Amino acid sequence: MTTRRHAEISGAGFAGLTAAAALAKRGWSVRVHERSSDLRTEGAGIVLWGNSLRVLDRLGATPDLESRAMRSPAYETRMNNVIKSQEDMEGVRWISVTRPHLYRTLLTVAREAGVEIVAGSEVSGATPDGVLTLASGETARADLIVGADGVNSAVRDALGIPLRRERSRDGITRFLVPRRKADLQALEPDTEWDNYIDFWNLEPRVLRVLYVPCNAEELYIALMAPVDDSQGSKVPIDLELWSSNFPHLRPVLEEAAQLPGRYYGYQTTRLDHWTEGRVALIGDAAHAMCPALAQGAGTAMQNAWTLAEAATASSDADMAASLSGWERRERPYTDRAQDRSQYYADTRQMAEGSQFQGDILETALYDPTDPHRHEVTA
Ligand code: FAD
Ligand code: 3HM
Repeated sequence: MTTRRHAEISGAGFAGLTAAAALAKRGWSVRVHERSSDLRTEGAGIVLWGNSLRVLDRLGATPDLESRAMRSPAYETRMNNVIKSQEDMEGVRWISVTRPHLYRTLLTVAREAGVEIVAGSEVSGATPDGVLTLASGETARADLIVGADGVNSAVRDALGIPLRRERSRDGITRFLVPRRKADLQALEPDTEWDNYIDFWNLEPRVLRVLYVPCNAEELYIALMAPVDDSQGSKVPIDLELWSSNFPHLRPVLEEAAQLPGRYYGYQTTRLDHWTEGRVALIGDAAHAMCPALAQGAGTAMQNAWTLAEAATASSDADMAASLSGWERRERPYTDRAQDRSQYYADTRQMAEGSQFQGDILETALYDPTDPHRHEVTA
């Protein structure tokens, strides 16, 4: 008789829910612990590329997701409101979507696959031999433990995995606001207000507004300012500062000014290793990155999927070796995405426009569901 293998997961964010659904669909029994008492996501909007969309395809989530998402006609970059580039992203799959919608979609897929999700359940640590400990003192044994508990991961810290944390000089405040398309059109009739538009101002002051339509009604708007600019990083936002620098965006800035918001300083964390025994770390617990390439959640989902594949293919006795083999094969892709995102955050080079070419697209084009992806072609 075969018994189902069991996984315990810390954290019901995008990484934890994707891993849970992927494992359950491969026959595992799965329990996810979420520290918060309610199951919902922080933040506003998100951009997803082919790498994560392929995972979502395989989970059966894309029809629901894409029913309320958007693929903008172009990725436009402006400097002081002058267009630098309009990239049509031909051959590249990408969408923008609100975080609540992505979250609901993943929650549905995980629950339909039979995953048990326990809200208000805080994890305090795990051991390499497969014991998860809750803050309540309860313990649970598992064949696989997944630490998907974010940038301040308790699972990672309990294992004592060495970590390097680098903070960048910029940061951002994110909002979900009504599109107000007619009002924007009245101010600038020639603008394609369905485009994703990256509005940069470097002189006389570094301020940037990311304008990301997510569907017909909702706009993700993100306001970037240096960490040491107390006025630019203030929440609620300083409406006069932002609308005097971006007068053509006043209607949506007025919406943002009514919301509380949280300024988030960019950071990158790099771990000595992602796995220890039966424990694997994924998502921000393993590799928080700057958002320039919009790949933090994308790489989290890609690694969640490939982890489920590797753990399922492994025999019980080989689990530790299989997990370190998984890290060896998959991690270089994420390391490069982190390096590139940090480079863009440090140099602000995205302001030059026409950036989505060549190597920069590696992560977006990676297919974690392709069984031949690591084969060397002559
Ligand atoms: P989290 O979302 O942090 O989830 C961790 C979960 O674990 C949380 O629910 C938390 O409550 C829970 N938890 C924590 N500790 C415990 C514990 N001890 N016990 C139990 N539960 C616990 N990525 C993209 O792909 N595209 C984008 O466009 C994009 N834009 C971004 C813009 C900004 C400004 C930022 C800051 C990030 C952006 N990202 C983007 C990155 C993305 O948001 C993150 O990489 C992603 O959300 C990480 O998911 P996660 O599940 O690993 O972690
Ligand atoms: C989608 C997206 N892209 C870039 C950034 C950034 O550089 O801060 C944030 C985003 O949400």
